[in-house]
Amino acid sequence: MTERTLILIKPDGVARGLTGEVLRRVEAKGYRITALQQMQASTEQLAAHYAEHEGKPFYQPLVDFMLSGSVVAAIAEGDRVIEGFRSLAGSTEPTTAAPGTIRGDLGRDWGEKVQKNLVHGSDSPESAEREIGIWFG
Ligand code: IDP
Ligand code: MG
Repeated sequence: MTERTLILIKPDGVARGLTGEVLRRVEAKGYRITALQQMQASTEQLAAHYAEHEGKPFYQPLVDFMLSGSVVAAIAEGDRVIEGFRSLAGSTEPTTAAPGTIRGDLGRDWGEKVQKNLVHGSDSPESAEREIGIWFG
């Protein structure tokens, strides 16, 4: 079976009108988008999605940010898509993310407790299947 990943366009990306630009980059790279929905995240979905970060200083700001507007959830497929999308997204901090990446080209620091960095991408096959269940279950 082809590998799958869960992509979220976070509320900053949706609010800034960058949904198309992010999806364009995913498709231009050659991955297939096999599911797509815009939605308001629930606190339950976010608690499950970000369970690994519970207790960290940015956890509640992160949850509040993710509740602040619509997100777009997508499933992308292709060989090594998990690694490939993380490479397209760039590193966590948009200020220092490499130019050429989504976060590096389109993101910046806004001086807040949470990094608003436009996108989420699963980091392992186990995370991908778990996260796809949360957003498309
Ligand atoms: P990732 O999205 O690059 O995989 P994670 O470490 O999984 O990064 O963190 C999840 C999200 O939490 C990040 O995308 C970012 O929005 C936020 N975040 C992570 N680390 C920090 C931090 O040190 N300060 C503020 N926000 C952070
Ligand atoms: Mg992560």
